[in-house]
Amino acid sequence: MRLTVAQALVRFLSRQRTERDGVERRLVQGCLGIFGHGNVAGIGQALASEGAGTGSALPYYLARNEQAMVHTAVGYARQANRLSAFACTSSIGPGATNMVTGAALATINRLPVLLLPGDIFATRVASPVLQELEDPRSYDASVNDCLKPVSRFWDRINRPEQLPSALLAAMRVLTDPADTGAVTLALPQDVQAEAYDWPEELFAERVWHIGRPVPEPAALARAVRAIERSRRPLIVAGGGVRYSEAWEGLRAFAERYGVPVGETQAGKGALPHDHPLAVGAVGHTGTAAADALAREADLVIGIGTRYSDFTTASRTLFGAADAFVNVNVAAFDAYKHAAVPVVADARAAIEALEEALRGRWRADDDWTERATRLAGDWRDVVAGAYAGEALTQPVVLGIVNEAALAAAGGSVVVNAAGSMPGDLHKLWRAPDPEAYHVEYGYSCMGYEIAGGLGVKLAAPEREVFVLVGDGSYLMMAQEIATAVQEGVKLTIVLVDNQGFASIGNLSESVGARRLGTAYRLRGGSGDLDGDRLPVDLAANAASLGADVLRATDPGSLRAALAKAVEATRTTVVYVETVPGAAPDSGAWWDVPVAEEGVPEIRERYEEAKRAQRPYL
Ligand SMILES: Cc1ncc(C[n+]2csc(CCOP(=O)(O)OP(=O)(O)O)c2C)c(N)n1
Ligand SMILES: [Mg+2]
Repeated sequence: MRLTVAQALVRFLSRQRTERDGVERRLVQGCLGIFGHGNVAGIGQALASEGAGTGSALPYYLARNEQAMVHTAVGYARQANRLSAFACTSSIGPGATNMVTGAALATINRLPVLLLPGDIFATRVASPVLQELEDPRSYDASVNDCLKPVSRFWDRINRPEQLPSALLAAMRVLTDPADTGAVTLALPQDVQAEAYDWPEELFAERVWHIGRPVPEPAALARAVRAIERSRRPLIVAGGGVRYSEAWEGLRAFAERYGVPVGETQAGKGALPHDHPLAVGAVGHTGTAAADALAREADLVIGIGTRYSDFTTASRTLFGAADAFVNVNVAAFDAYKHAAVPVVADARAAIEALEEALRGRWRADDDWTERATRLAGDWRDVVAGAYAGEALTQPVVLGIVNEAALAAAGGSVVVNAAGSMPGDLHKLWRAPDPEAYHVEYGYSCMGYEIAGGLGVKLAAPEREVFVLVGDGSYLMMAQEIATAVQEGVKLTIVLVDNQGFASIGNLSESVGARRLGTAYRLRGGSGDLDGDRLPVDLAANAASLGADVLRATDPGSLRAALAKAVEATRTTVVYVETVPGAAPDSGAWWDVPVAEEGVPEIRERYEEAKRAQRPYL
């Protein structure tokens, strides 16, 4: 069949499907993009000729920024529990390098996205072309090489014959639960347009089976022995619980054996927030309940977690643990902290462990009861933090949380960077396991609105509440225009505290005097300490096509949210907050302090550092 490389690529992508637990879906739901001379004649022409409208071979979505479109793709893939993904097409040069941050975010969070950057002519006859990086040491270099270290699979299609095997490898990585992330196929602009006689079978419908690898019996037996020795176990539920949809099994296991469940950012919602054994967030942004238990647990059962420094409080939290048992589909994570590794799908492994332990073991009753009591105490703390008349951030989150719990078709809260992720982790009552979406692997400012758009594309029945700080908003708000274009309705709560509350507090704590963390005019002293910036973010949101409501107190915030939920158009609720911290557990985070200039802070830092354990 004679087609161009780009036409063959588009046709191939439109025919790939995934299957898990007997349910089939389209693997590549659509293609986000921005055209330039590096992709318009190839991929652009192919999408136009194959049909790019909704419901066609590969629906095309025009985005506003290439980094943002990767965030949208990632938001989609995460909400779809990695069972389906998006492709992203860019031109060469800046369009391609704009995707590097999105690619890093995808790979760090282990979320599949297919990147199709244009590349310089393979023939090189017209070099240097517009936007080409010339490397005097090698004609083989292009800016797309920047995508190599942040991709799980990377290839450049210099000849049509290379396409079929590259496509098969790309689909394998997109659907591999252990080894997924950004997949990059760099497409030289001349090769995209080149015709070739393809074998018909390249375009056959293919189903990619997403497996549930079962634990090896001997590994399972070792894990059972480690668990049987424990009296005070704690489960740390991570994103793997979510992607494997292991919630039912997790609940059954926790209840049968009396094991409390703490949650990472990616795992939040693993148990219903009001379950007696749901002790909530664990780690630096953890609840007093989960972190007290984490400090005393003799065994940590990590399920689908990569143990980031936030989860382990920079390796100071699990101070009494004699052992770790790690269930993870990725061996890399399963082996962390010298654990007893169980390399398997979370659901399959939890079910196997549940069965193997029957009648043989249960956590100490005192421990289970204590966990239940601490979880109840924390629920009271949350109720207290949510109450109040001043619009502190916890009060704002409480009011948004009320609206989310009441949303008829369900809800998702979306956030990524600033001071809100920590507050959300500790406080948010997630109504179901797919209702919490905080990107905290890369914690990338600017993910919120773009990612929220992807979430809504994956879960149109749910009310999507995007929480975005003023700093993040100023970095990347333009996808509001894309949401308006697509008729995709988001409720965006824009929380303005005139700068970086998070980094401002951190700055003060490390002796950096909050330098450069407040949005202020340059003042008479020469510092950024003058008047408030004359910037109107609500007007900005309106200019991008959103409906905008301003809230000034709890009553008007409730009313604005009710209106936003009723609305069919993307609505921005603008709210200014006053300072007011959320309660915390005191768990540490390792951020180095200057060894000269701030002796008292440095001394406290060195003291805290002494609690750090390698967990070996
Ligand atoms: C792309 C990017 N640049 C820098 C940072 C470092 N950083 C983390 S939070 C933050 C400030 C965020 O400000 P805002 O969105 O207003 O949230 P706030 O801290 O005020 O809650 C910065 C600069 C980051 N996470 N991402
Ligand atoms: Mg801010």
